[in-house]
Amino acid sequence: MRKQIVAGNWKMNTTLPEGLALAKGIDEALRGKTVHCDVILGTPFTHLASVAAAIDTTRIGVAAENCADKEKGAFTGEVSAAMIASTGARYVIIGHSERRAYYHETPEILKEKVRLALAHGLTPIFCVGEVLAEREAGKHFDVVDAQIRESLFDLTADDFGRLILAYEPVWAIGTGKTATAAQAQEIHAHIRQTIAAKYGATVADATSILYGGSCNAGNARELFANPDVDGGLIGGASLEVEKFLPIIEAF
Ligand code: 3PY
Repeated sequence: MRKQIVAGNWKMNTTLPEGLALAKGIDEALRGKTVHCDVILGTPFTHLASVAAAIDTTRIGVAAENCADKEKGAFTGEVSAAMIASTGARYVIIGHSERRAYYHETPEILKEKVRLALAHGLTPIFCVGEVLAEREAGKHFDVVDAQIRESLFDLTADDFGRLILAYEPVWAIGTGKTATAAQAQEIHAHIRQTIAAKYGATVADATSILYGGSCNAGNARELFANPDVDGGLIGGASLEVEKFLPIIEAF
């Protein structure tokens, strides 16, 4: 069976002491509890090593929110996949809509980031999703298909099998709007079919597809109850222990 996953995406929030307190709070709250999903904390680069050292990483994974599209060298300010892996982080979020929109990350750049992340043993959490105008024009299926095809379909089946996907409708990010459970199920099932058509049903059935975009304690249970929604990539609600825990417990 594929993994069920709840992953936080802290974005550019928390100072190091605040982030450490949050990570330790989640770690303590989960200690001794039976948890029915994998838990991942996506933190700013500056926090990765300290968070990984402060929590039990056999129970909680740590993710970076981005990585460079270059192996190493004269790229001032960039952080490579190898550097991320050396902190103890095991995951990296790639292709979040904020990176695509604000930092002009193209499908080619994202493809290279995925390649480098895999080469350094990291699990990419690859994000796809349409903007409101695309959904209103009925183009959402084509948009996510193109995002997957252009950045991921050069991978071997083995490498594709190492990915986590996240569907995040851009119109639901930071807006308080959420896709309905039915809308999420419909497009997750479509994404799984797209994967199956390329890599076969075994790979598609084993791929975890998370829902992201204003997922919170109030809607997580209904979203996660869908057969093709394998968990969530959580923005704002991952920044407080009391808001994040009920999402983990929604499984
Ligand atoms: C959100 O929930 O707003 C996100 O962008 C999660 O990645």
